[in-house]
Amino acid sequence: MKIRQLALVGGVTLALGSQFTSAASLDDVMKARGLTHKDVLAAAKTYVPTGKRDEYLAFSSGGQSGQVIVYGVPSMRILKYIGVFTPEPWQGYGFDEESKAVLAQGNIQGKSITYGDTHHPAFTETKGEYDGRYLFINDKANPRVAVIDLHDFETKQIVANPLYKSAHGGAFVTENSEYVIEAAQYPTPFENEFVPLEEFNDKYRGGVTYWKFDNKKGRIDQENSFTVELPPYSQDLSDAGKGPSHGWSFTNSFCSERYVGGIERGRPPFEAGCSAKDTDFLHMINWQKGEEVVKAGKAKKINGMNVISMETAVAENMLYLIPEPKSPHGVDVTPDGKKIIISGKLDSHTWVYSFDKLMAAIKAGNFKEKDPYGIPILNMKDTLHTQVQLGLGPLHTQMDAKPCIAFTSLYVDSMIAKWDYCEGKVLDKVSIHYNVGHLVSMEGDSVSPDGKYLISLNKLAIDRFNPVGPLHPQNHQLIDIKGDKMELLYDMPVPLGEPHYVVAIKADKLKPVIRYKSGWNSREDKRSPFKTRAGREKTVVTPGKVEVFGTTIRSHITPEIIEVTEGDEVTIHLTNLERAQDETHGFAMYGQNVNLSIEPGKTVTAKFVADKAGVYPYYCTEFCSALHLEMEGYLLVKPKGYQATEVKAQEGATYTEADYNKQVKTNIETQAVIDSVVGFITSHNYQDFPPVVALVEDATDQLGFAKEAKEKSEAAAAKKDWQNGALWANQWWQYQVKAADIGLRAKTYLEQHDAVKVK
Ligand code: CUK
Ligand code: CUA
Repeated sequence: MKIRQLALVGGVTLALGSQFTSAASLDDVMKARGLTHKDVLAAAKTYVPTGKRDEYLAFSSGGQSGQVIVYGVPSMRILKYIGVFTPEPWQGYGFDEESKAVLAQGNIQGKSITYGDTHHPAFTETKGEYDGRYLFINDKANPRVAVIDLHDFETKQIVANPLYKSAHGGAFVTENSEYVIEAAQYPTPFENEFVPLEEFNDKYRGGVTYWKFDNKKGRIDQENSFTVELPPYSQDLSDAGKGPSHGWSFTNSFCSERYVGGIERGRPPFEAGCSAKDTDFLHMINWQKGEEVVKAGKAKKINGMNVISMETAVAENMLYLIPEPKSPHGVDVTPDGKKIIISGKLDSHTWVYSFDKLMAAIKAGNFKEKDPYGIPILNMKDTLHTQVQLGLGPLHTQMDAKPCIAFTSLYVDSMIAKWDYCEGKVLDKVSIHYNVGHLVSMEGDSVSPDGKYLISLNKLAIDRFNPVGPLHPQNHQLIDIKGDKMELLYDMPVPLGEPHYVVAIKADKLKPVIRYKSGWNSREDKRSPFKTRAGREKTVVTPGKVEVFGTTIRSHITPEIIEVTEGDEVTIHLTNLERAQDETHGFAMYGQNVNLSIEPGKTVTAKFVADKAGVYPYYCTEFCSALHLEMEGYLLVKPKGYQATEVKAQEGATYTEADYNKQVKTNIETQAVIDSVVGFITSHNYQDFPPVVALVEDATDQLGFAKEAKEKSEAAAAKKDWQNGALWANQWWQYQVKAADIGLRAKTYLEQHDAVKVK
């Protein structure tokens, strides 16, 4: 019984298989818990057994948290919060210098902003299909767009819009991720200066920004991005054309009345002045033309951004307005790119425009009139395909896998309508809880939606969950849309901000890495100049500065003692030497706001000024191994001019020759066990299993370290230095235990994955 033996010798604890089997039958459980057959069926449709995975991954806006929430569908299990516009301590985001640099890109006019109001995530697309490479998300309050790399689920870039002071209609991508669309919301002057509201019509402006995405670099290229100047109508949501409408984008608006409010001055409030007219405007922009206009040098630069003026846009025939139902909200292009669906919050209809008709009207020059800024307005009747009465407060629309089938949220009715936008008829409705905003179907924004599930992203939860105080979680409700009738399956509380939109992708399209190449700066995606290899750790002292090049590996941080002088600027670079899956080390230090997450292979940097003399312990924050608590060290900040008096380190225990011999005996026994595990692994086809190959590499490393420690212990013993001999013998054993631990994980993996014997 080799494993038992190892458990005894190595102190490695093994979990015993549970003998427990429940005596209760399904009927008993249903009775005891008061579940109906429908409940049980719903549970069975969402349940993902242990070890199994979800079919889809949903990426949800984290609302005011400025983060992105990742969860599985249909299980609705939360997998990750990705730090985007705000610090996220677990990931060390906003604590290490590398990620601080990303966050600083999002400063607004020099000010650091520590929240976000994230609304719409969007995946990169290739020919209109989600390709699983990158995710974008916008911040409405401080107009910014972030780029998240899906190869490691980290935020790589933030761009701040230099013109807008609020932006809602982003992030939406064009068919091949040529551009990421971001539309302004509340009109403001483009320049960063005071302009009185009295000059609203003349000096305040809206716009749509097309952020150029460099698909090779995986970054937004600000130099080649541009903005189309628009009237001060509050632009709202946007969508990019696809297929026949590729090259165009659509942005709706509200408050085309251009009302400026002033409730405290005795004027009617915004809500009255902004919903007085029966219609607002859908803006239709030919961005492909815009790209040519910029290349031809016809754009002007404002705050470093290429801006196409309204005058130029009209002259170049790239900008049109179409009346749409008052106070509209969602605009969604159908998967075939032929229709544009718009819902007006204050109109019970959802309106379907035909792209062919829009183009025909433009070609025929069928303009009703021009708006006060000279932009041609098309006749609504010439461009409408149909309008359908769906219910009260229609907002957003998602598409099914079946052609012509869509789902639209009814905010006021607290329902979702399933309908046919070709025929213009309602097919089904389901109640949700409560007040749905967006909704998402699987791959619902792509040219080939999968349908299958719909998630209703409800604004209010009211009575759905155990009460947790006046601020309720929001409620994401999972709905089965595979059949003719929609079936509600599951309620998931979302406890982060007001998440507006979610996008969901087939899980097998994502291929995230499990470790970085060694010494990797993950934020810049390149080898860090501070990469440190095992045995090459060093501390460089220059006047006023101490720079540490350190490493982490189970279960120690090198260095373990850092000495600096009061007032020194301290820089600590740490490289995680681990290659094994999930072996992240953390690094937290007392009183310096230092908190790092160092995933396998990563190199990160902490920087601070040690401005007060004292003792500052540091340690690893991830329970990474049996001796995790011993993964510790001290930063000693000495007063200026300090002279040491005690020269020899005080030790709490002394060791004899007998201690040394006892440890060596244990080590020899442990080695026998390791050899048997190694024998098992190498006699199987372990090379066919990449996770095992990684574990074997790691174990080999640990055994290499064990060998070095063994040599040190033997050298000390030869000099009858039993103190160091015994301590190094113990360290030799520590490495053995880690190698054994890794070896056992590899062996278990092989057993569970039916590896075959090759020798
Ligand atoms: S918005 Cu919140 S429900 Cu920002 Cu797309 Cu409509
Ligand atoms: Cu590394 Cu705990």
